[in-house]
Amino acid sequence: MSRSCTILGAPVETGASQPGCLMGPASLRTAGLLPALGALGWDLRDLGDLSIPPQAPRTHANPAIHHLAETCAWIETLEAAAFDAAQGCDLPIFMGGDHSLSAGTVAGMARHAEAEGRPLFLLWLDAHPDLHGLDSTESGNLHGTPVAYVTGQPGFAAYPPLAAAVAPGNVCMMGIRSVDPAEHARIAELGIEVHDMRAIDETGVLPPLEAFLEHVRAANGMLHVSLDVDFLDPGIAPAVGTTVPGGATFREAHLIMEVLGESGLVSALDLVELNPFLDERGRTASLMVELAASLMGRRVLDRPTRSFAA
Ligand code: 4U7
Ligand code: MN
Ligand code: MN
Ligand code: MN
Repeated sequence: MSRSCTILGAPVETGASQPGCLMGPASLRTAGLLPALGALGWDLRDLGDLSIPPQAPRTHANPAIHHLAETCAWIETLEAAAFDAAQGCDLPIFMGGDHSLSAGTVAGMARHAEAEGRPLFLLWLDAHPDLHGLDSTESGNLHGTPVAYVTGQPGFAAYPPLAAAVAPGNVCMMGIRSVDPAEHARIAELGIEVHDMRAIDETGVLPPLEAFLEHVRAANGMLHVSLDVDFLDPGIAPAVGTTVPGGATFREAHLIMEVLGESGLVSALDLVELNPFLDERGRTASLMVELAASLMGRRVLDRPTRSFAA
């Protein structure tokens, strides 16, 4: 029986510093996400793009914060949509939109996992840890806050209440290379597993990824994968507002996706931060589609499923 996948567009751009992520879902569709996954035998259901009604502005004690009302509306809408999508299929894909959308999708998946009596794990593929609270963000761009929110950190009274949190010990980050001081302190305090680019240079992506997947498997966990375009090196993925040099290579990224797919553990995928206004002839959108296809089972040759270290 073929596995089922629900595709949902979340044209959110109010969390980012510059406009353009609004066009992310359209660009991923144009790059052929649906036919690529359909060709891999997935039973696909496309729910189209979500929207929120116009919002009255909301202020916050931190005057730097932008678009609080829109962000909260998106979180509520996406939390419910992710919960519903997860009930109805094996693997929902959320097409962004900026990374503030993951505050909603991961929260909805955490509620779903809790209802199933299983822990939710989170693999955060990003140049940034996105660990700001509403009090600590200096840019005020709320795409820098989702991991702090979904792990239940304090200072989110202005966001919708969280039904179920992700344990900080269940979060693994890879690709990190831009960390603000407040985020640095939080990583140390929470003991979040962070494999920065320096660590990846030294070990490659496979040992830390396999160790994390073994942990997920041993806990009978569900795994939410959140892929920020800026995880990738800007030389191969220019379509993002927050480029940081020295990101993951084409092969590192595909290897991660292939191993994730072979693990059979992935329960949800976010494709976020694609800003088509900054793209070069669609190459970043096409790369994101190819990476999704690698996770969803596309292979060059058949080979035995990888065994994971005990
Ligand atoms: B993204 C930043 F200061 N930390 O808070 C901030 F470096 O979803 C960047 O990972 C946030 O792209 C990046 O504005 C959010 C900055
Ligand atoms: Mn991010
Ligand atoms: Mn980022
Ligand atoms: Mn970004």
